[in-house]
Amino acid sequence: MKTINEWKHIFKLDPAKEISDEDLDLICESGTDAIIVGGTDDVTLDGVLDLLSRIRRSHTVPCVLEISNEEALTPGFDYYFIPMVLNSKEKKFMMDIQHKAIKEYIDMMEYSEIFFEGYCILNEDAKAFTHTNSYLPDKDDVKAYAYMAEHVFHLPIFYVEYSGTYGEPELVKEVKNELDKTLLFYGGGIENPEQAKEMKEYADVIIVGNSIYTDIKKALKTVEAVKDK
Ligand code: 1GP
Repeated sequence: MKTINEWKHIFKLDPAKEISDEDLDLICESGTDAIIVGGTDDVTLDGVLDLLSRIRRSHTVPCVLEISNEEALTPGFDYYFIPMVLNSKEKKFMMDIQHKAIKEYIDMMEYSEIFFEGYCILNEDAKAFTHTNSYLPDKDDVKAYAYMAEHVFHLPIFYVEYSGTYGEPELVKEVKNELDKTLLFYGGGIENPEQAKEMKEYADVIIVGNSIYTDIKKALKTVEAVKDK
């Protein structure tokens, strides 16, 4: 199995959205490096377990649970990603939720499976932006967050999140220049191979979410597009 440092492409499935068995099979067998199960609204334990069991039934692709609420937490995933929203105006979304979860689950936690992500949410219209009471940082702010993710918090992942809209490649490029050890994840609005290639030029890993549900044929082509990048 590839380590996270070798990943290039991830599909993110939202447990609150419907996906047919046929489409799920195509996503799992696409050659993507991993599937993240995660979303902002209406993430329930039932929804998470349903996706996990359907993926596990016939596929070996690594499965990640990106934890958005404690109620939907379950064992059985290969990895757990825990977002810390760096540009939230509330400490709660940066530290307190995570602190509470660690206090409660510390005995069950296998640290090699858990990755904290320094999130920077850059689309004001994204549900996650409103939900986490974030502010819109400028380019220098984002670069400073990237610096902090790597040099202050030593986080394994810095996630540039444009969820729902395609972001600025130039900003992603400049952020990449700030990072050496911390991996750069980019997600938001990738709908076709050209966009996937453009963002993969700078990001270590690209994440494709919504287009799975709007145009799966094009979404599937994003995997091949970044293979040799
Ligand atoms: C969402 O970054 C991911 O958390 C992917 O974004 O849904 O816009 O592809 P999209």
